[in-house]
Amino acid sequence: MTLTSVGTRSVPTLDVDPFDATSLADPDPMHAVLRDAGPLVYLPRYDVYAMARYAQVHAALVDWQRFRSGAGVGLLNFRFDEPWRKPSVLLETDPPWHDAPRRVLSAILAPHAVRRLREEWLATARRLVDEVLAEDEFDAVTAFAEELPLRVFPAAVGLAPESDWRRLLAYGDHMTNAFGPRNRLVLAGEAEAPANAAWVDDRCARDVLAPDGFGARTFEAAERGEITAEQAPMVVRSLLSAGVDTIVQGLAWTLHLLATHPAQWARLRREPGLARVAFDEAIRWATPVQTFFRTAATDVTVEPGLVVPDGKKILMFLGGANRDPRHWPDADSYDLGRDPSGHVGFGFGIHQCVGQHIARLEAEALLTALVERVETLAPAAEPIRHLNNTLRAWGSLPMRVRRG
Ligand code: HEM
Ligand code: OVM
Repeated sequence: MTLTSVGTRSVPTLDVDPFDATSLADPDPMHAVLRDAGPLVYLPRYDVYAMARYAQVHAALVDWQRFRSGAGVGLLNFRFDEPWRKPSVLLETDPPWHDAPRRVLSAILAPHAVRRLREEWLATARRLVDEVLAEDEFDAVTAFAEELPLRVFPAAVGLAPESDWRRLLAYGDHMTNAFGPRNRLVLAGEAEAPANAAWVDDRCARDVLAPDGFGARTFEAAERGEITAEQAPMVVRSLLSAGVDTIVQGLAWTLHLLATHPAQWARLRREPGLARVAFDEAIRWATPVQTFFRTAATDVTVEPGLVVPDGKKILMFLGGANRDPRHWPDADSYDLGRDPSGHVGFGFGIHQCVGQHIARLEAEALLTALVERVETLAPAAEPIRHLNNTLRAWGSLPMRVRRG
C-alpha cells in the first residue's frame, strides 16, 4: 500500500478493483481492507475517492450539499461524458430539481398508500408458494425472487398484461452495471440495451398505463401542476428502473440467508411477525445495492487533513458500512434478534429509497406465505452468483423444502 500526500495528513492509496470478478463475487475481504485503511481512501485505478466505514458513508449520504448526485451516481461524470440514457429526475438530480419529483413519488409510495395492496399481494404470494411447492426442489431465484415481484409490481405500476415483463430484469441489470466502469459486464449488455430502454420508455406514456396504478397517479400529479408533463414519464421510468432487480436480489438474499441459517428460519416460523426484520437484516447483511457514487461540490474535508478535491467522484461502499464492526456488534452475523434499523442498504437522507415500503411489502408477503407452508428450507446444490457492477446478486439458488 502506497501513501499519497493531500493536505496535512495523507489519503491512503489502494490498488484494489472493486469491479473485478473476484471483488464482485466476494466483496467482504475487500471491504475490510478498505475500512481498515482509513476513513477515506484513494483508488487510482478509477481516479476516485472511496469510503467503506459506516460513519463516513452515513455522513456522505445525508450531506447532499457537498456530495452531489447531479453528475451521476455511477463512475461516469455527466459533466464531461454523455450518460447512456437521460438522467433520472430522482436519482441523478440535486435540489431544487429533485424536490418536486421526490415529493410526488413519496406520496404515491407512502406506507398508508401501499398498505392497500397488502391482502392482494399476500394472496398472490400464497398462490405462488402453492404452485412452487408442488415440487420438492426449485430454484429460489426464478421461482420466488423474480416471480413474485414480476407478478405484483408491473401490474401495480399499471403496465398492460403481456408476456415480456421479464425485459425489466434485463434493463435493470444493464442499468446497474452501467453505474460501474465500462468493463466486460457493461459491454456484454450494450447490444440489447437500446431496445430494452426503448421498450421501457414506451411503457412510461400516459395512454398505455392502467388508470388505477402508480403510473396513472404520477400523471395526475402532473395535471395538478406538482411536476411537469416532461417529468411524469421520467418518474414512471424510475419506478420501472429501480423497482425490480433490486427487490429480486433483496428477496434472493433473504431466502439464501434463511436457508443457510436454520435457527433463524425456525425463529421466523415461531414468530412470523419478524418477517420484516428478517428482510431488513438481510438487506443489512448482504446489501444487494452495494455501491453508489457522489461528486464533490467543493473541496470536502472528510476528517482533518483528509480532503476530497472539488469535482472528484466518491465511491460509497454501502455494503462495507453495513458490516462495519465499528458500528455493528457482531457485524457479520445474520440475526433476527438484532435491530437492523439504521443500515444504509436503502441509502439515507434525501435520496433514501422511496420504494422501501413496496420492497418490505413484497418481502413480508413472500415470507409470510412461505412460513405457513414450509417447515425446513435448505440449499439443494451449490448456489450460483450473478456478477453485476452494482448488485450483489444470485443467478441461481437451488433449494429443497420439507412441507409442514
Ligand atoms: C433509491 C436500494 C427497492 C425505487 C434507492 C437508494 C438505494 C436503494 C440504496 C439510494 C440511492 C442514492 O442514495 O443515490 C434499494 C433496495 C431495494 C430497493 C436495496 C430492494 C431491496 C426499490 C423499489 C422501488 C425503488 C421496489 C420502486 C418501487 C427507488 C427510487 C430511488 C431509490 C425511485 C431514487 C430516490 C431518490 O433519488 O430520491 N434505492 N431499492 N427501490 N429507490 Fe430503491
Ligand atoms: C432511477 C433509479 C433510482 C434508484 C435506483 C436505481 C438501482 C434507479 O431513478 O432510475 O437503480
